Amino acid sequence: MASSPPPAGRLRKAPENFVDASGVRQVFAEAKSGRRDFIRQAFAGAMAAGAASAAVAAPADGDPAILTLPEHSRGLGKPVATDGYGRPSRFEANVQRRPSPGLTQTAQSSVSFAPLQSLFGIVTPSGLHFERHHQGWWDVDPAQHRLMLTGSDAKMLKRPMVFTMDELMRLPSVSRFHFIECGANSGMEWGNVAVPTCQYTHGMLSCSEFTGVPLKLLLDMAGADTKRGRYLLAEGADGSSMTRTIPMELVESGEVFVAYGQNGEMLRPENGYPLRLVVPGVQGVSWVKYLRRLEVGDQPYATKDEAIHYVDLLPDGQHRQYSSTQECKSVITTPSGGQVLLDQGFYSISGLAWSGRGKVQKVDVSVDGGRSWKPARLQGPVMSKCLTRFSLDWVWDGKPTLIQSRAADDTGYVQPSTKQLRAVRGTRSIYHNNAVQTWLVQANGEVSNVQLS
Ligand SMILES: Nc1nc2c(c(=O)[nH]1)N[C@H]1C(S)=C(S)[C@@H](COP(=O)(O)O)O[C@H]1N2
Ligand SMILES: [Mo]
Repeated sequence: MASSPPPAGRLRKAPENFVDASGVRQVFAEAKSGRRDFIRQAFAGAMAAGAASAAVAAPADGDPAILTLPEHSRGLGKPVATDGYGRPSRFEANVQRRPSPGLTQTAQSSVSFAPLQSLFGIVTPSGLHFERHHQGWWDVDPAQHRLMLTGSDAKMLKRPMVFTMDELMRLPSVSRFHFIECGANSGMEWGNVAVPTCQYTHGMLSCSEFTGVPLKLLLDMAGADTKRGRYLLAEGADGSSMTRTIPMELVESGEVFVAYGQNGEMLRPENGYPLRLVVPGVQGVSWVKYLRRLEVGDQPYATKDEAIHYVDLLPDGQHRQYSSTQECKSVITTPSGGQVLLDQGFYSISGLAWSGRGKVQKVDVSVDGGRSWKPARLQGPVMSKCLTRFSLDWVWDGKPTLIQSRAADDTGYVQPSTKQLRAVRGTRSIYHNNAVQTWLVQANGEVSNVQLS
């Protein structure tokens, strides 16, 4: 790699003390030790496979570990089904979704972030799916839960209906992989660098295989007047009265469904058990959890969650409403903020890309602060409105450098730089920040969150 002087422009670094940092320092420490273990294991694996190259240093001589038979190679293991529902290894206890200390006033109206830096592939394990609740979560009894279909006037639906979960689960279902991203993801980073790790910059993002019934089928059963009824109101059963307008054209595309399944089992309570709306490509708030009612209407509903919240404050002081599609975005998850590169040499840069408009077409990675870009490998299958894993081989020369990823989708849209996004959107928004993320790799191997402006 050519030596790369820091690029022109001001470099902003994350403050040492992020919010109330007690929890976060812990994250740093854990991230570091986890990363060291990971690199050691990766190294051992490469040696075993005979894949060691000049870029990888030689192992310490005389390490007896491989010659000593451990207890687990000699004794009898544990019996089956000691735990009727399996759990991760005790060595993975650091891999957790985490709240951001000081971000919200209560733990009910709050968010926990998915540990993107610790995940492989594209699927988020259900127990690590990010959580966003406006008024706490519930474990709702599926036998008591109902879904009601109504119209804003008597002619909107020929047959208003109420479904039990059993009735819904008898209908033909679809299973599809989709990402869900909160509109506020990366929202702390609008004005300046605010948080240290990709768990906090991008962790209001998860991806699952969801299973459920296409909403179009339910509306057909109920005889919806979709000529007049161009909108739907979706309402949740929790105390937050979460209500969102869904344009009928999204429903007619066949993509929207009422889901009860997540990664092969029922939804987790935190994610809306027993029923949630899946609106692929649209910001998380429209994926109404504990879904209890859908109303067909002839105009947008301008509810509190779309008139006051989830609006974009533009530089001229106007608020933009209904900008609900999550635009094309990407982030490098390894190496990322809070991790440490132990030595120069080979690394596989890896990350996630997605677009609310369709498929990821291309991801470019820069290891010189955006001066030059190389196309990353996309791991298939590349699915629409789904996370796509990308990677790029990289040999780090031990010099400080800036690494970035930039995704483009199949509409031709290219993810903007922080500078480009701010030129249009200003710095005072909360929602819909899809700017290119920059990580600074320092000479001592520490990786931190920075912004180029
Ligand atoms: N009923 C209900 N639905 C809801 C919410 C809520 O608080 N109550 N939060 C919304 C928001 S803002 C987001 S980002 C997603 C989060 O989904 P998750 O908790 O499964 O990650 O759910 C949405 N649906
Ligand atoms: Mo959200």
